[in-house]
Amino acid sequence: MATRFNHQFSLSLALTFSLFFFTTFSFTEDVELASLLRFKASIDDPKNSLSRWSKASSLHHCNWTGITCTRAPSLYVSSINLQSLNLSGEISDSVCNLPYLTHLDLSQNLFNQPIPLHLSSCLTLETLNLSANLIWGTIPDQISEFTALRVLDLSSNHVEGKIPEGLGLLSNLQVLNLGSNLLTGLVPPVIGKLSELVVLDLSENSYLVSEIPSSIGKLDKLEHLLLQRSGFHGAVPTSFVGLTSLKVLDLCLNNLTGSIGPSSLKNLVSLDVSQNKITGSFPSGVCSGNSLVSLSLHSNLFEGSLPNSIGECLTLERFQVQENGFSGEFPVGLWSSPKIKIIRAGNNQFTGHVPDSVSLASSLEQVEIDNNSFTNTIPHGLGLIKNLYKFSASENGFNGELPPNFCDSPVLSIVNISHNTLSGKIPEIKNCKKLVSLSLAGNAFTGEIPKSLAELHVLTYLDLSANKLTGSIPPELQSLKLALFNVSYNKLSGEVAPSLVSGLPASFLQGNPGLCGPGFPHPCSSGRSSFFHKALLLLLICLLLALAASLFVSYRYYRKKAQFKSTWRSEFYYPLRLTEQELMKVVNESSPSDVYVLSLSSGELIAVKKLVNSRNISSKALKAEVRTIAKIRHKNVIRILGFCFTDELIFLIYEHTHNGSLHDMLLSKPGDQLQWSVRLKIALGVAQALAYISKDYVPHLLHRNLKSTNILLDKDFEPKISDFALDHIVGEAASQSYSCYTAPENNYSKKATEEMDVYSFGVVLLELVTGQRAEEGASGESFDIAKQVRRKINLTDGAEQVLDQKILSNSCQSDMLKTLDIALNCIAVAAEKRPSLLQVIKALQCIISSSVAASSEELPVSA
Ligand SMILES: *[C@@H]1O[C@H](CO)[C@@H](O)[C@H](O)[C@H]1NC(C)=O
Ligand SMILES: *[C@@H]1O[C@H](CO)[C@@H](O)[C@H](O)[C@H]1NC(C)=O
Ligand SMILES: *[C@@H]1O[C@H](CO)[C@@H](O)[C@H](O)[C@H]1NC(C)=O
Ligand SMILES: *[C@@H]1O[C@H](CO)[C@@H](O)[C@H](O)[C@H]1NC(C)=O
Ligand SMILES: *[C@@H]1O[C@H](CO)[C@@H](O)[C@H](O)[C@H]1NC(C)=O
Ligand SMILES: *[C@@H]1O[C@H](CO)[C@@H](O)[C@H](O)[C@H]1NC(C)=O
Ligand SMILES: *[C@@H]1O[C@H](CO)[C@@H](O)[C@H](O)[C@H]1NC(C)=O
Ligand SMILES: *[C@@H]1O[C@H](CO)[C@@H](O)[C@H](O)[C@H]1NC(C)=O
Ligand SMILES: *[C@@H]1O[C@H](CO)[C@@H](O)[C@H](O)[C@H]1NC(C)=O
Ligand SMILES: *[C@@H]1O[C@H](CO)[C@@H](O)[C@H](O)[C@H]1NC(C)=O
Ligand SMILES: CC(=O)N[C@H]1CO[C@H](CO)[C@@H](O)[C@@H]1O
Repeated sequence: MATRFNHQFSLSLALTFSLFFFTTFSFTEDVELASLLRFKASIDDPKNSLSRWSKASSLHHCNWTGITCTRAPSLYVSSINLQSLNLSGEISDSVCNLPYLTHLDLSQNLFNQPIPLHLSSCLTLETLNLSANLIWGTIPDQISEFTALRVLDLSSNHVEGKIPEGLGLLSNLQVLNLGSNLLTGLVPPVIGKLSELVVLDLSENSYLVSEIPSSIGKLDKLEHLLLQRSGFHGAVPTSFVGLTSLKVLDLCLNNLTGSIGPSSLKNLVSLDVSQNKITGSFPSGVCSGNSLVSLSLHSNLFEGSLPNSIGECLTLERFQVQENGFSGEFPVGLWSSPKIKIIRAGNNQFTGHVPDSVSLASSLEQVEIDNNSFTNTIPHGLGLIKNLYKFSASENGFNGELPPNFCDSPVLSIVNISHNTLSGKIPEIKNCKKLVSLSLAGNAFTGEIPKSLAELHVLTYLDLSANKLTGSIPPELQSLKLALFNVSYNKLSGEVAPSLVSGLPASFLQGNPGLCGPGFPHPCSSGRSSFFHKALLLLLICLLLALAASLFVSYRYYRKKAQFKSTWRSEFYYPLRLTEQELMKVVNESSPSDVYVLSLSSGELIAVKKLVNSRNISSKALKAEVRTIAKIRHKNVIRILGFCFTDELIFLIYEHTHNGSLHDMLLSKPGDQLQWSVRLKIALGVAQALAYISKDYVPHLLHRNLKSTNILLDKDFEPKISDFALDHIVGEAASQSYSCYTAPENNYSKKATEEMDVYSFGVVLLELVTGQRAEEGASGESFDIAKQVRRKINLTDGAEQVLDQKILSNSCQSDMLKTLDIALNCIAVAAEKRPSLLQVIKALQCIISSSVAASSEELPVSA
């Protein structure tokens, strides 16, 4: 365009001028282009996201990926925004040659380096966002050289060390986010000099063990103060009064004491100080600006009564004050607050009642007011709330009859009004088709158990115990899949349907002298029906015998056995008898991450692992996959005894081992600690098992989820690995889980490799050497053993520091150090630097044989 411009004018002055314009323009343009290309050259870009960044590209560089230009004074790069592109490599300061660059966002990438201090030569840079990378090292005092910065976001990295005084010199800073890092030490008072600060986030720095400096009260522009989940202790400073602009205050999960002063927090939108040790009275004035949406004071030591004014806070959605020492009348206005969704006030000493006007709280979803002194009746208005999902008000003084509509909310799932003084009949319950749990225990209900309960198809927990119910147990209830059915201590009578009795602990029915039939002290009154029942029973016994016989006959590997009449299907490779009730117990009590130990009625113990059947494959294919891993026979691999499954769940049944998991043993009492020789044996056994499944066994399998909870110990402390190769059963996606056992490359490499198992094994070795659990520090806080050990060794220059002092002795120290060395090799960040499993086995065998040799040499000498 400039060239065309040249031809149109012949006046030399104009020519000279336009030439001058042309050259300066293209000069800066060239500089910008070259700077960007140099910036790119130092970056690893695995997805080729910066393919447009090229000289050959027909695009102007302002149109390159992530670049924004300003139009004043002419076209210049003002912003580079390259978030979430999986970039790594070096962040080069060549961008500082871009004269108008104000904004650099490289968040959510994989940059693995110290804080790029050289960017302080970018004199115009106002925003630097390096959040969610792998930035490590300390924040140097020279951070003060970033004089123009307004926004500094280093959150979710591995930044460690102290917060430097130099930070106080960044007087233009409006946003400072250092959350989710590994900062330590005290927060320096200079933080109070950042007078422009609007957002301050030091949350989730569990090693930041500090008081909140009182200078923070000078930050009168501060709107967001986020200090949750760190190590703050001491009193909440009274200077908080100065935080007049504060909208969001989060101090939860620290160790703070003192009280929250009144009036200072009048414009708050969200206040969370839960799980501290804060005392004093309710922070009055907290909604005086009528802006409060969420209030959480739970699990503190608050006392006194709530001001009635909180009931007039029209913006409030979440109100959580449970587990404190509050008393007095609960503000009645809260119950009809127009936007309220959650009211949690359990475990206090509130009095008061739930008014009928609760029907006006049309957004109300959850009410938990257990263990207080509420009285009066359960109001009719409650049943009119369309969104109510949980109503839990046990252990109060509610009385009178239940309103007939009390279960009319269509999404109601959990009702617990046990241990009150309610009376009258239990109304017919039909409309709450989502009801899962109903507890009416410990009241004075009379009349019969309503048959309509049988129409609530998802009801699994029904506790009607300790009332004055009469009549018989409706046989219709057999159609429910009840996991808990407690009708003990009523005045029930008559015959109990067999399927309701079988498998249920007798204690669920006890205290009803009138109940009769098989399993009860009294037979039911004789007559033709009794003959009929006997015949039926005989038939049933025959059927059972036939079933048992067929079970016995089919005890052979890979024989299919459909044992349950419902949707449960199963296949056993070992003679097992498992009732549906036993399975329901597992359904309801086990968690997906743990192996659940189940005691069978035969007295046998088995271990059950619950998996979600998320992969849509036929049962034939599923059986083939489970067989693949069940066929493995190795002394260090757990045996799979069979499995049961529905369309939703899979239960893998493992043999039970006697001494729990390695994870459990790591926390044994000092006297019961596993000695070093035992630990070495465990390490070797695990390595051999891993090598067996991945090298010798066909098909080759990778473990993919090795951790100390999955290493089970038998009575001789022989290790047995479990939970392996689950990707074969639940599919790739569902088997993925991330923990500090997971190799770093797992984040970006799709293909599972032996190196990843070696990494996990290295973490287990660290646990054995240090006696520490991998993800849980000595006092239960979360923890990353690999990081901690590397850091400790780096800092102290002494590997001895990390060895388990509980078992350390002169004789085993050198072996422990050698093993530590193997562990550190196994957890090398670069996968190709890790040893193979066979190398690991050789190295461990070498340590074991040399220590055996050493001890046998010592003996004759001392003799
Ligand atoms: C960027 O591309 C748009 C259309 O794709 C075009 O209109 C614009 O002129 C280009 N910008 C520059 C500086 O080349
Ligand atoms: C930094 O980037 C992250 C992720 O891209 C974003 O969530 C965050 O809001 C940014 N920080 C600031 C202060 O804008
Ligand atoms: C709180 O302080 C107690 C000792 O007073 C300590 O045991 C605990 O670990 C601290 N908790 C946190 C989250 O810092
Ligand atoms: C009920 O609340 C009191 C304090 O008000 C507490 O001491 C008690 O442990 C609570 N009971 C239960 C079962 O949580
Ligand atoms: C109902 O409340 C009682 C008493 O607080 C408690 O013991 C019981 O576990 C609760 N039931 C359910 C299903 O939550
Ligand atoms: C059944 O109810 C009775 C009486 O309330 C109680 O003692 C017993 O513990 C309950 N059983 C279970 C398993 O909840
Ligand atoms: C019991 O298990 C069933 C699954 O069949 C589940 O829907 C229900 O929520 C469980 N009940 C309790 C009280 O955990
Ligand atoms: C599961 O697979 C069957 C065929 O194999 C298909 O008809 C069905 O839609 C699939 N269901 C889901 C939820 O993917
Ligand atoms: C980055 O890598 C991860 C892991 O390989 C992948 O899941 C993600 O999609 C990648 N992100 C982008 C933007 O390509
Ligand atoms: C320990 O020091 C080495 C080199 O001295 C370094 O590469 C490594 O990142 C450091 N590790 C930690 C956790 O600080
Ligand atoms: C420490 C520990 O739990 N040891 C047990 C291992 O298992 C055997 C056999 O069950 C027990 O006798 C030990 O007490």
